[in-house]
Amino acid sequence: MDRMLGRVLVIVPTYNERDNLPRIVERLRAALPDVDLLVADDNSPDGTGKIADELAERDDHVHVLHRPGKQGLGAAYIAGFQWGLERGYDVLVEIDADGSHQPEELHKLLAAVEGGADLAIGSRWVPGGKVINWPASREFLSRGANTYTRIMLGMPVRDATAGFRAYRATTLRKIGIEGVQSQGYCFQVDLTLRTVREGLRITEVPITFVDRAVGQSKMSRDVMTEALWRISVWGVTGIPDRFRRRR
Ligand SMILES: Nc1nc2c(ncn2[C@@H]2O[C@H](COP(=O)(O)OP(=O)(O)OP(=O)(O)O)[C@@H](O)[C@H]2O)c(=O)[nH]1
Ligand SMILES: [Mg+2]
Repeated sequence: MDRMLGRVLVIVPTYNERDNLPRIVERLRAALPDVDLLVADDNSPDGTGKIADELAERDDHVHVLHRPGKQGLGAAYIAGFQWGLERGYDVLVEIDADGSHQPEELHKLLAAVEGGADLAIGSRWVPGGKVINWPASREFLSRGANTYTRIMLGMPVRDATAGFRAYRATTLRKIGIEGVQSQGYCFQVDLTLRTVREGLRITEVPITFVDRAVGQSKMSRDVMTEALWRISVWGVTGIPDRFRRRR
């Protein structure tokens, strides 16, 4: 990898992604041959973990973190980040396994980090960002969630729920990931807010988001309720902090 960027670890969380995992790994390896991958699998009933092991056996750049059971996306990422920080990676990337985030666009996020971003977000809702194959209801939900988040938290970020990201290791160390309890989308908002509150630099890079074609969504009413609840609490409890920042 680039000398300026250091070592990059791409974390791929999986829960029942047996049909998607080999393809995403292949695309990542082809797009960026020097980076390492860590599959963080929550003991998927469909055998995704075993497929990950087979991929790791064939390729030194692929690693697997087996977790005992489904504990949510947030917990899987925290464990993956800790794995990477312990091993001295300089940049830690988040990407979905289902093909929604295109490995061929990852270089743009890495370029933003190289250009000085402490966190680069692959954004659907900045000029140039696109969403392919989403029903209108899903777009409405995502846009609505982001508008609500921006108003409640006062963050200058258009796509705070986005899950295609590159963090500098220094950012993750500073924001204190051990204390994070958010599970679903709200995990992404939580880390964004922590990054903003530390005064670190966030760059949004336009990406084309492609809706999942294969496998089952983990989006649920619980995920939405958690996000609405936590974001509202952060919004209200964070008002004194926002006031301080403005002055
Ligand atoms: N390890 C782990 N991975 C998870 C968990 N929940 C979701 N994931 C993974 O996180 C990524 C995003 O989840 P998705 O189901 O695609 O969520 P989504 O993009 O909101 O839903 P779709 O629009 O249907 O794709 C995928 O790679 C999932 O396999 C979990 O509890 N544990
Ligand atoms: Mg998805």
